[in-house]
Amino acid sequence: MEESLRHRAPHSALGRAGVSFAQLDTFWRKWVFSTDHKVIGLQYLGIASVMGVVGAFAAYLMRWQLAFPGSSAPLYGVLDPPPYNAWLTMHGTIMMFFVAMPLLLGAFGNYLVPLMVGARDMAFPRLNMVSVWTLGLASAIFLASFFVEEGPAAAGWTNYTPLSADPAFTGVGVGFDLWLVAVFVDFAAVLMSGINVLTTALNLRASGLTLMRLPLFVWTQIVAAVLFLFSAGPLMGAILMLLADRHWGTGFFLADRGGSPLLWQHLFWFFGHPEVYVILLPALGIFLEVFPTFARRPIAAYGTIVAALWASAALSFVVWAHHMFVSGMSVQLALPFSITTIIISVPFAIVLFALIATLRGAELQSATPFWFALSAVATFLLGGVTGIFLGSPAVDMYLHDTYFVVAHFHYTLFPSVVLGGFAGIYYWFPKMTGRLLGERLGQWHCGLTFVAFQFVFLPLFVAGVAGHMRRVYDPSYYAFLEPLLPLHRVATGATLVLLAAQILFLVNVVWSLWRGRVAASNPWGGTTLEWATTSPPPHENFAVAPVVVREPYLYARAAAGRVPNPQWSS
Ligand code: HEM
Ligand SMILES: [Cu+2]
Repeated sequence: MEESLRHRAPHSALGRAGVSFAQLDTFWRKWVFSTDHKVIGLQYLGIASVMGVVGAFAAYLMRWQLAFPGSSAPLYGVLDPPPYNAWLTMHGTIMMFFVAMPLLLGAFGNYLVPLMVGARDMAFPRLNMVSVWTLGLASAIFLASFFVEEGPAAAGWTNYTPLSADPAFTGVGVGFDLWLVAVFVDFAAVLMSGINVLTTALNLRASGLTLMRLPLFVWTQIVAAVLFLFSAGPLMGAILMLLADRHWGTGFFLADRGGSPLLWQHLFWFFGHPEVYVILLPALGIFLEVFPTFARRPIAAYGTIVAALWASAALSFVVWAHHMFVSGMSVQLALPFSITTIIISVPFAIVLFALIATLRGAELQSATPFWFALSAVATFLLGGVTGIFLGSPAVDMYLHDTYFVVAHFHYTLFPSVVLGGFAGIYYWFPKMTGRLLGERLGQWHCGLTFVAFQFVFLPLFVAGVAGHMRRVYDPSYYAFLEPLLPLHRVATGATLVLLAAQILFLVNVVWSLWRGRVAASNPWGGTTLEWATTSPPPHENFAVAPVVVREPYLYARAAAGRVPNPQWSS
């Protein structure tokens, strides 16, 4: 062991002189017990990536079963009905709570907020370390539920009562308790992280960086943190109440004990709708950074965008019952929720129009981060528009719980988490690693992912309009669904292409870390503070504390085209 380590040491990160205890100790401190926000951001990225593989595998299993019911799925075998429900539940939960939030808030938020505001670290570095560890604990508890008797949770990621309240209904015992505990712990982690983001963005800004000069990505992180702070409580409370119903004889959600099963839906969606914006807003933040950099133009309507972010946040607390139009609620109550839902599309339309307006008269630079951001915006548009249909109770009565809804929310979540996530990774990878990702592989990765995605979910809008209900194990049980089988086959074929395309990304990362072009401080011509320091930035980020002298996203005309007029004074 000693021998082989010594042999490899000169080529490894551990230095030339072999491995001493002191160096191992350094490794441990640097990568495990680190309070550096950049390392913590990368730790979040690691957790999100591992969980993303599990979530994608679940998607593959479901898609296989839907296209070829009852046949043996490669790498798994035949998927039986109870495990189908479990994989469905795990897919949704993992994607929302263990991929989307850790990636968009944990990884990008932690890595970028201190850099973008010109701080040396987060306001509370130790709390930051505790938060990523808490997320690690939550992930471990969550994954452990795959290995307990009766398997993991299986009542859908929404876990409606009474289905979830009584183990007899789903056949799942401990697995669901682990779900409840893991999600509770996960939320605790995100709350700690949010406190850090808020305090850092408000109190540690560089000299001259007024609030209205903040990069829009930082604004989206602030709004998302506030949203989560206000919305997490109801679901955390509901989780404790459900645990009590299952184990300690209470009846909050059980009609036969005097409780209300509908109460769970209210608490879940009072949290759940703001939650989708907690994911969506930071993704918009990424587009809002990427667009001006590659358009070489200031973002259109900065102040209006900031107002729109807050407006959407406020409105997100008064739309939750649009998930419950078919729950037996009165028509008089459905109407105001329908109206708020339609109103809430306005701030998002404003942000999208501002993004499109930014491209007017642009000097477009073709680069992978931009292509990912552009395809995300285009995809998200269709997700947003179909949401307006669902906001009408009359339409929703028919489409509720069909594949139309599944297509709608994937058209909003996929561009936010996957396309938006990749836009961010390609854009900030040079800052994080000091190397640029390859452009040719990157553009193929983007093109294939974008096009394949459309073939996965466009057909499912059609299936939904044709009456195909969601969360079914085997569509071939129903004669009226038989003509829709080709749609499932197209969706599954495209899923295989989509997943295979991710190999291009893996190859690109490995190759670029090893051989990629070395990145300068500001390889894309950005204007915000993260580009003022070296790539990767040193511990404590800036050799000299930066001074901010102007708004972000300004470009000056020069003979060879527009050049960045960065925020900092140099
Ligand atoms: C390759 C990409 C993806 C594919 C092929 C896929 C596929 C699926 C399938 C087949 C379902 C079950 C639909 C049903 O029967 O109701 C589903 C549900 C779901 N997916 Fe995805 N998905 C993908 C990506 C994502 C992403 C990126 C997210 C979120 C960030 C996500 C979140 C969800 C949620 C929340 C559910 C609902 C689960 C439930 O009904 O409890 N998915 N997905
Ligand atoms: Cu909603």
